[in-house]
Amino acid sequence: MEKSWIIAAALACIAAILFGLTSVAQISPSATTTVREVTTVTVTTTLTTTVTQPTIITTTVTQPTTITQVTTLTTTVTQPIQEISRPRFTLGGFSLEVYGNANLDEAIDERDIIYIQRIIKGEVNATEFADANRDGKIDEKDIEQVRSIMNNKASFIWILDGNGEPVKVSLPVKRIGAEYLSNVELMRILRAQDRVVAVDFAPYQLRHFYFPERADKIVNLGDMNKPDYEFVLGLNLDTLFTFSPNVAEKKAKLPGVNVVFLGLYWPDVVEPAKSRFIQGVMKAGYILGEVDRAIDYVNWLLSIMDRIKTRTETLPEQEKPTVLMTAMVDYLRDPLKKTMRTYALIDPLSQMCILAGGRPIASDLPGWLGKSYFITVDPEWVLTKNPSYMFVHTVRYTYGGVAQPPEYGYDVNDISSLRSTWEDIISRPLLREVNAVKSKNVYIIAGDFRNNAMGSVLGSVYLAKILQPELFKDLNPKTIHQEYITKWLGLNYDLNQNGTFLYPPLVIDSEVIGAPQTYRG
Ligand SMILES: [Ca+2]
Ligand SMILES: [Ca+2]
Repeated sequence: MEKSWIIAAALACIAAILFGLTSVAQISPSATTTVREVTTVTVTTTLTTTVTQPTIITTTVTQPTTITQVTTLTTTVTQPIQEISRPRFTLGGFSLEVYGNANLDEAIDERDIIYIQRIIKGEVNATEFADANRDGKIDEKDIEQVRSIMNNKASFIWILDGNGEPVKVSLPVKRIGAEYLSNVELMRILRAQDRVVAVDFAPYQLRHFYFPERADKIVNLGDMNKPDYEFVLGLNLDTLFTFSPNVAEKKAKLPGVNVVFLGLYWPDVVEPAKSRFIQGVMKAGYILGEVDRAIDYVNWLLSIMDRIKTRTETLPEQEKPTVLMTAMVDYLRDPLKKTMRTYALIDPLSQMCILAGGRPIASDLPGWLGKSYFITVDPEWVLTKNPSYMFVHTVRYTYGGVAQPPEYGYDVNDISSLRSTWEDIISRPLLREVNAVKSKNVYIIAGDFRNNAMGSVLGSVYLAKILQPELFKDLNPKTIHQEYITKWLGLNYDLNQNGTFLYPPLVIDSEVIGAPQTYRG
């Protein structure tokens, strides 16, 4: 369209200026025209349009002329910058915390270059992330840095880490240490698994699952909370993706290593725009040079969340069953202890329950909106609230470096450990009269549901199927879990034959969900 139209329009303007002004206002309905009589004037006609997909074409026609006894005429036609072809995600209020994201949207692209140019010209105010090289001023060097980031040629990138602290990451990243399941899985999702040199205790136990290509070459970092720094330094890592937010000691003791806390620990499936987890996935995409893959992955997660949310958010309260979200600690672990754990809104376990169409009984506790992730209660309180469902979060390999029962997960096909733990839980005397226990609506859920690199979306899917089976007849948690393994982790692993994640498993039309197909209740 546009290029020839613009030139024609521009020529029409100039012609109009030279031959009389009557037709100028007709060049475009959106044009603004000012006509004023003066003796000597400068005539400037500027037409700017931007046509993208895939490249930006900018056409500017400028024609200064001095004419006696005519007119000042200013005609400006500006069309909005059109959509740039890269696939993006829509998440109102989300602003990527990577320096170079001058216009504060979800990604770094051509729009940021245009935005920085406008800042330099004084047309718009500077933003924090416009200072792409973080040297305190905004100039051409920031445009160069944005271009380098876009071309995967940058020698460094500045991000805000999961704690909101600015961190300079030297690039490229080639020798990675990764802590805990979510970081390790994210390396596979972003196709960086071949760059992983070492992992800490929990993923090391699962190294044959995570690194079938070269499990024996993966080094054990040990307990992530008490690393042997001399040993870690000897691995010549360039980057350590930490799971714990306490990074000061690691930064001090690992000079020359990018110590990066992505914040994967903090998803938000109720308000995804606030998700530190999604920020972390995107930041890792920029650090690893796999931005498009990160965007595709975030889109996949958001589409699942949307699919669930559109059905549950309009449910009347009375159609949402009451739920105790708890964990395999205290009274459930040891009957001599008379306390139990439930979770505040800030915890992904509470959020997945809400998203899935459940009503956490913790929601009227004083600590519900507090900063502490869990709230300690007693079994009598649970009986008083009398929830219809109970979900018991359990972690087999903790980030503290402990292996504990029940045994479940990608490398466990035998359901007996989960079964005996479940039988133990439902026979606890102080819970015997709770509705969830009486009706056997007690489920042990794999730690993966909360802690893997789906940012609690996997848990939301399984819970939705359990809590709202009528609403989610067409949703198969196993299909989504399998897609995660096959498409995103890139692993050859079949949930029909392997893996235990839920007890009791669901059996729907003879399909077993949460355990191998060989399961017989
Ligand atoms: Ca941007
Ligand atoms: Ca700068």
